[in-house]
Amino acid sequence: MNQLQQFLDEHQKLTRRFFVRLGVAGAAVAGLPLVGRAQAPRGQAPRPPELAKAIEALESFFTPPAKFRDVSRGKPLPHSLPDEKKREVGLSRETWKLEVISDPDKPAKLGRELKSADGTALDFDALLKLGEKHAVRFAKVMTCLNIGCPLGMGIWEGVPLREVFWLTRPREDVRRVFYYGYHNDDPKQLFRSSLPVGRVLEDPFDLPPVILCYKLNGQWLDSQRGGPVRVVVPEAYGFKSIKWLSHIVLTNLAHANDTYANGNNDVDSPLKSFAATLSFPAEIAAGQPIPVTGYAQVGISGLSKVQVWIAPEKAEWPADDKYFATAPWTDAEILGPPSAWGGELADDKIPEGTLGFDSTGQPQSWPMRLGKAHWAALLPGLPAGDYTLRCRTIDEKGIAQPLPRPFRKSGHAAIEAVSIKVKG
Ligand SMILES: Nc1nc2c(c(=O)[nH]1)N[C@H]1C(S)=C(S)[C@@H](COP(=O)(O)O)O[C@H]1N2
Ligand SMILES: [Mo]
Repeated sequence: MNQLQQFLDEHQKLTRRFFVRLGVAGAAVAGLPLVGRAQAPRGQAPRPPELAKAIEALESFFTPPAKFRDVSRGKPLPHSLPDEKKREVGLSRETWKLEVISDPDKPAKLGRELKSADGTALDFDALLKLGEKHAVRFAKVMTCLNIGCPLGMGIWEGVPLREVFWLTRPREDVRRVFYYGYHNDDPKQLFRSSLPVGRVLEDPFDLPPVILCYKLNGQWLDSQRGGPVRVVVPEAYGFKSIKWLSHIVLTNLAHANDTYANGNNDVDSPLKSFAATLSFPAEIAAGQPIPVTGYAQVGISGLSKVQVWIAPEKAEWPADDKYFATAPWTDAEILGPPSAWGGELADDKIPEGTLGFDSTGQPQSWPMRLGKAHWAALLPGLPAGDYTLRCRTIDEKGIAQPLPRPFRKSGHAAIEAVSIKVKG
């Protein structure tokens, strides 16, 4: 047995024993009453203080609207325009107008169009009126396909796009819906996305509907997040969720015409599951247990486990195992629902009727698909040296990251590796 293999075997045994002692091996914490995340779930040994401290310091589950990362395009950025200008161009709730029209190039046959010119465009009051009957809310992480790390986690509220679609009394030749927002009236700044008409009309499996969103975490959607109204596509990466929405076009075009198709992006790729660290000691003394925390994005394939693995930095790895499938990974603990949700929710309560939560505001399943979950692990101490810590998700089908969809331009799923120096 070579030296590396010996190290790995020993460390794995040690890690197993360690986890068993902590009573956290593979703990999936479903349906538990809300407790502080730093406390161990009921019936399990209390968490060691260094791990409890790291968990206590974790980001809130939901992101305050103003703390979302912003990747808006536009010169000037539409949300930076003075209020006067915003009112003028329809970027205020009082002046917002939505046109819903047939594509002049590939016309869909509609009974009517909603147009500003003849005073039939939809305004904000009319949207809220539809909301009285049809509004939905759901939790979703907003992630840029290209950046990889989530921009924020929110409860998005709005009217299903199909309610507005049906106002045009479509007859035939509708195969796709594309849509765009305010772009400084400059064609070069147009940012467009599109969906098959079927996705607008029906929600596959248990997905929430595609919505015209006007609230985030119970507050009016602010200008920076794309207010007054943006599209939100539950299962998609950020580029499908067009901000400052102004136009919906019904078309007989048979294929995607998203702006994001430029730049080599896979525009039909739903959210992937992946794990990343949030805290770990960059340097630690030999023999000291190593507390690690992180998050997992829960894509359409779900999340059954988060796993971690630490190995000497110089360790060589067989070239035919580029996803480290044969490494001695150990299970981290997926943390249960938090005792406080954060995100500036009023009274820290999940808004009533939010999909995926029961009438008392408890999640109906955990971890929640299309959301984020936090995880933690305490690794046993190591001898002095330079190490690489990796983490990965295992989805509900048992498939380990970055599979089943490893390609970068379909969204980030590469296995994260960070360095930890253990000092003698
Ligand atoms: N109108 C418009 N909508 C847009 C974009 C844009 O540039 N213009 N960027 C998209 C992309 S690529 C992403 S990742 C998300 C980011 O949403 P956020 O800025 O609210 O975090 O918005 C999407 N919607
Ligand atoms: Mo993006």
